[in-house]
Amino acid sequence: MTSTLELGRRRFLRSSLGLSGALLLGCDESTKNRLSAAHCDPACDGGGACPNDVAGSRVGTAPFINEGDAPLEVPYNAGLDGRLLTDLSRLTPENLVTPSSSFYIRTRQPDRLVVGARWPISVSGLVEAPSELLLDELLPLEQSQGALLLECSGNSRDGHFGLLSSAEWHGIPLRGVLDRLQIRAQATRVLISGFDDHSQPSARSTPGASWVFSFDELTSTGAFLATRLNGQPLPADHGAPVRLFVPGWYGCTCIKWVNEIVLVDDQAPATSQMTEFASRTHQNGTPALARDFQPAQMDQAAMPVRVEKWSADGGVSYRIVGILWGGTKPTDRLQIRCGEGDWQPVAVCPAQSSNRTWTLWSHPWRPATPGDYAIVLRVDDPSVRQRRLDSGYYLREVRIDEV
Ligand SMILES: Nc1nc2c(c(=O)[nH]1)N[C@H]1C(S)=C(S)[C@@H](COP(=O)(O)O)O[C@H]1N2
Ligand SMILES: [Mo]
Repeated sequence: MTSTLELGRRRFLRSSLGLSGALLLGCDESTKNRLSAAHCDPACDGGGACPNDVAGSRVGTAPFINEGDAPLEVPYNAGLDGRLLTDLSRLTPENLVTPSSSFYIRTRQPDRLVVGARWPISVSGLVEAPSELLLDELLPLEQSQGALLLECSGNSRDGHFGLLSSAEWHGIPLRGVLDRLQIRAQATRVLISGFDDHSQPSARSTPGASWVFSFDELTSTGAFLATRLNGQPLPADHGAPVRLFVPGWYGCTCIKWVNEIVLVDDQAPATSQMTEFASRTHQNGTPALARDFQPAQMDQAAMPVRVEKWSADGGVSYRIVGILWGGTKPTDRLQIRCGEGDWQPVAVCPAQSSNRTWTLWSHPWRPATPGDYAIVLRVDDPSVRQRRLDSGYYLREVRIDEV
């Protein structure tokens, strides 16, 4: 367990130290003494938009503190308590797709699940006649969905915020699936459920995985039944052979091992999954009816993922690298605050062109004294909803040993 983790770390360290000596100067057109493009971040090519961050050579990483000791990049525990935390510190502009083996896991494949040669999805409720859809018959509708981010609404500092990943998905648009059904006029919503029967009970999670969506929520988000992750058939722990994906919504709505679709109306009660995740998806209390749930959208969010330590003639300096994700409209008005310092603008690079996946930002930093610093971010735009940034949810503390 630890050895794989350490191996991953060592590999990362080696590749990042390979950068040492390469000045990060030169990406800005305005720099007088411009270095060759080879020294630029590939993401800057053509755009010239990446800032002059830090000069010198990379000598290490300042650690985040008070985040527990959960391992990264290895699956642990079973069933509903099974987890894998993605190591976000490895992200670079060239490497923004999480490999499938590093994609976060929240709930491992149920031990009672039997995946046969055929995967039927039962259809009932307000339809002309109950029926079964076979996954095989839906596969011709499969489409590439591009890079999409998934975050667990319970993503937390205790787990280094590692319940967050982004990868390439393929799937069958829900709209196409619904078109095949003879839906009665009274139906207003769709209950989507997945297999969730584990022999080991969980102290912390409620079994049963289903969520109720309005037709509009399913079509406007482009929700799909995911069949592939990074071009390969869905891994067992990610819901094989088929799971729901709702772009822009928290992971708790993205039901794995989907085996049931029920057409319902506005009287449909909230499911146990909706009740369990009501506060984590920022609901107003715990509504009894599904129709009173707000869309479980991820607000605009940002956090640091790595604090690099650099050494140059002038001494030691730091470069904070982070991610920007969530929200519904791209922004470039990110600001950072380190400790008691002032809010400062942050360069987002590559620029955020879509809210479907994450992008990176970086910020040069010279702390005045050694010590522990809290790093927080905000978007300087009152029209951008950012409840988790407002509440300090993604605050991370870093320990600086030398300045
Ligand atoms: N059947 C089932 N689906 C589920 C869950 C579950 O426990 N059982 N967990 C949900 C939660 S809380 C999250 S965050 C995502 C995680 O998907 P992943 O493990 O593929 O990253 O799956 C969702 N789908
Ligand atoms: Mo989750």
